[in-house]
Amino acid sequence: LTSENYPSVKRDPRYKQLTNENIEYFKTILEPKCIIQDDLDAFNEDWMRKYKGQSKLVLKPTNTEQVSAILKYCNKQKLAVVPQGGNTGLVGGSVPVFDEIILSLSGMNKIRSFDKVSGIFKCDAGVILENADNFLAEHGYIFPLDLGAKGSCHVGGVVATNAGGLRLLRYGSLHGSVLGLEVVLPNGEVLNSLHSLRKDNTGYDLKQLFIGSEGTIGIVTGVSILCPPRPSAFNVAFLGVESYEAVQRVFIKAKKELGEILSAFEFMDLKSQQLTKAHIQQPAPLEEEHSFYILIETSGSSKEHDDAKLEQFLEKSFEDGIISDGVISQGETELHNLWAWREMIPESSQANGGVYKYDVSLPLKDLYSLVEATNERLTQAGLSSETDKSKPVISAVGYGHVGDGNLHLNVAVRQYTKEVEKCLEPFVYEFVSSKKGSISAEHGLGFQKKNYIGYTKNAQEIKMIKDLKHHYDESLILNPYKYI
Ligand code: FAD
Ligand code: 2HG
Ligand code: ZN
Repeated sequence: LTSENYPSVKRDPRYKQLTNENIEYFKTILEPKCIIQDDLDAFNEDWMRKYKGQSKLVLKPTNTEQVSAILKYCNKQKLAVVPQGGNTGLVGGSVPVFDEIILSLSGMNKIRSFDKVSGIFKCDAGVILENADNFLAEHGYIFPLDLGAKGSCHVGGVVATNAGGLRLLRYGSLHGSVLGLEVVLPNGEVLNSLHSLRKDNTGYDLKQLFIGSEGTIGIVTGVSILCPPRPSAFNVAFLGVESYEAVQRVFIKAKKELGEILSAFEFMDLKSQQLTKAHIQQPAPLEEEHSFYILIETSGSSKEHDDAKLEQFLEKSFEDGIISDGVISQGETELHNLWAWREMIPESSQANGGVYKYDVSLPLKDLYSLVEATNERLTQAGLSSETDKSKPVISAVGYGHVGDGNLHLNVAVRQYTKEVEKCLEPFVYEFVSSKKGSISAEHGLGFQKKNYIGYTKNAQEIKMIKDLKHHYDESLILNPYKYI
């Protein structure tokens, strides 16, 4: 089997091809409706429509025992498997490359328990993030992670990618809030580590190995996570500033003056907002255009207190001349509308044909220079024009979780071409490495960055990752052709 999508990647002959006998075996484990062999496009193709595999089979187990039985069998039979959550990942990690079996967690969607005193929530891996958060809201709690894909991505999927999202600034990384995991190892063994302890210093913290492992070393089937109380008061301020320098000054000021109520600090450049405006066709929050925009969210337990603090902060920032313009949400609808100007950028940046995405960590002072350098390079190569439709690239735009030092560089294109890809890679990775940044802040490596891990991890670190993979997945059946 060859793949016209990836001519340079060859199917590994050590993996067996699916037979009718295999299907018959799966019928002894799963109900017929959980074995899908037709209309697999939505499972084979990723959210960006950039990566496409050729799987002939999707299995949808409904409990951990079934996942275990499937992996045990696949391990023996040398059948490769790709775990799939909500399929919203952005690095091609959740779809097969060739004919790997897709193991979808979407049938495992039960909430297992919730402790109203401690805030500890346990659920199946396939619970959709928004459903988990809605459940928690009824009890006065909040899921400590929020992101634009919440309506589709799974709790297990965000754990497997160690997603960061919009409120990492407030709630920290999943490495801190996940308390325990239930994981099926590649040989079918179930690792029951679904603990409920905040503090546990008895040897290695095993769950950490799976958080951010991108389905390469085990399938997460259950998650135990500590959830904080849901703030009762939320505010959003949407600001216009004239330089990246000003973005940084507002950030310093916001941390100092908004203190404990600051829950998100996002930035967007003008081009990202122009693309969003063209896509959603709504009037922009601020009448005039600005070089950069900032979205600040505050959340706390007293609306009066938070309003006063935010207003004072904005007044002073205007007086100091750091902010040119701004608007504060009046009510919940407006709050969501303002967030949309940030959350809709990923969709808007690919609406004209496609997008090359780079999700990087950089020292704050260098964060935006990557966008400038990329635009310069694309223009010099004669590949980019906002108006000339014969050029493949429209523009490189920058936005992201500036509070976490995380830039999203999106290169909006009219079509995917090898020429553009060659112009961008390894250029972007070299740039990031030269600033001692990370080539993946939160989306992972997946298939897209499989050859580039060395730009962030050293040879010794890569060897240790490979050793762990080989130890737990001797037959290498789990999510092959990806970053390991
Ligand atoms: P999938 O896409 O299905 O899978 C992702 C990876 O995890 C794959 O390698 C897959 O094999 C593996 N996997 C999935 N489930 C399991 C499991 N149960 N056990 C083992 N492995 C598994 N990411 C951020 O970090 N921050 C953001 O702000 C953010 N915003 C986004 C906004 C949009 C509109 C979109 C489309 C994506 C965004 N993402 C963001 C990307 C992010 O990686 C995913 O949304 C999410 O983490 C993936 O969850 P999923 O359930 O869709 O997993
Ligand atoms: C976000 O922060 C996501 O909106 C997606 O991480 C970023 O699409 C992207 O590049
Ligand atoms: Zn992000």
